[in-house]
Amino acid sequence: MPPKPPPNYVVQPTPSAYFISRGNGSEEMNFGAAPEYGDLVPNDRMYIHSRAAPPPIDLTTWRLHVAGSAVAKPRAFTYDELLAFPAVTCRRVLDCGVNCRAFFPRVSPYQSIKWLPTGWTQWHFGAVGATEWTGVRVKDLLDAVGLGPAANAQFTSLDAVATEAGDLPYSQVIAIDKVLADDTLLAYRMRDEPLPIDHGYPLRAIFSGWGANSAVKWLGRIEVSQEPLPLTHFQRNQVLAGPDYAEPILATVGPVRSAFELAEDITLGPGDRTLHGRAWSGAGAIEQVEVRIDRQVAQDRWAPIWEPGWRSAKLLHAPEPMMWVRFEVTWKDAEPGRYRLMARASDDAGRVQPRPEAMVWNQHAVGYNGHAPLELSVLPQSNMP
Ligand SMILES: Nc1nc2c(c(=O)[nH]1)N[C@H]1C(S)=C(S)[C@@H](COP(=O)(O)O)O[C@H]1N2
Ligand SMILES: [Mo]
Repeated sequence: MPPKPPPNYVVQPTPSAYFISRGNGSEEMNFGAAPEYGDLVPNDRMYIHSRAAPPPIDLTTWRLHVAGSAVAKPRAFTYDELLAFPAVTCRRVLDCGVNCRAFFPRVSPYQSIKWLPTGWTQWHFGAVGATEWTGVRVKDLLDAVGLGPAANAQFTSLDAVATEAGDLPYSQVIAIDKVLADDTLLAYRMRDEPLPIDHGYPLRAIFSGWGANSAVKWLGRIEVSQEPLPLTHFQRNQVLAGPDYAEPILATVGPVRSAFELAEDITLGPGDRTLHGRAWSGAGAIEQVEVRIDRQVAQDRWAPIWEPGWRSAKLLHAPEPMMWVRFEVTWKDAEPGRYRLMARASDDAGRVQPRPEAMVWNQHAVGYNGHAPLELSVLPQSNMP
């Protein structure tokens, strides 16, 4: 008998107006729908990345176990006990560390490593969203269990991910400084509703500004250790590694990224156009966004429509740290042709999106932050569908 196909890892409906599927459990946001959203994405439209089906949860028996060599009084918390801690609310962008992977240069600049593995999720722009979390500070919880000197902590899910090494719960080891940060939360509400099942019900970790791969869903256990625990199976694909890295470094703080509020490969009519987009950073607030539009002049040749190339976009509201900001740019008198749009954002930590060729290559294609092209066509009015 052929092996049973795996179940669908996503429970909620994911209509194509709002989601683009990149494989089982990988539903990216369709940026074509973004103009409908305010600062925050509606809960049922938030992108989803799940490596296994959500585990069955019964709140009456569910517990969060907190233990480890750095914990004097290990304890299992009920859901109601967590609600009794001071509630903290924050607005944050949730951006997968490997968002934009599809734009990462396919061919490495090194002879020894020719190609990127192709089996991994080929995210375009949409493994990202912004929302409001409510939860309990990890620090407050650890105070209640007698935290001693600690190196790091492992956050472990109740799911079971099929791996070469057998079924493993999704898990992340995080340095203690980040674990104890004021905006490191165990979230139980999203936009003031209980966490949706696909987003980690009843509890998930939120490490503000860090790649969303750290944000363990369906949390069941935290182990805090005096001696550093090694990176988990899942984190070994989430490190920056390659000839330019003396040793692998865990990718943590989210890069500067940006995207237009357009579906890919759309067709526009000619004339004046107002384009919108969003830019975000895991290190701080966005400071500036520039846009360029190149017109295709030959098979492999593109020429900027504006001199010298980049033009400043208007930010539509005051940028907040670790949140996205909307930007706007006017395209006067768009003429029929094939075009490529790119945005280049910078943040108040002094980081700017580089040219793709200037990116430091890494073998897991983690942390793409270069300009990424969005192609579209402008048709003569008479040819518009
Ligand atoms: N248990 C569990 N937690 C997880 C994952 C997972 O596969 N299993 N995926 C991680 C990754 S890679 C991302 S990008 C985010 C996605 O969060 P979301 O599905 O709520 O958007 O969850 C993280 N937490
Ligand atoms: Mo992800």
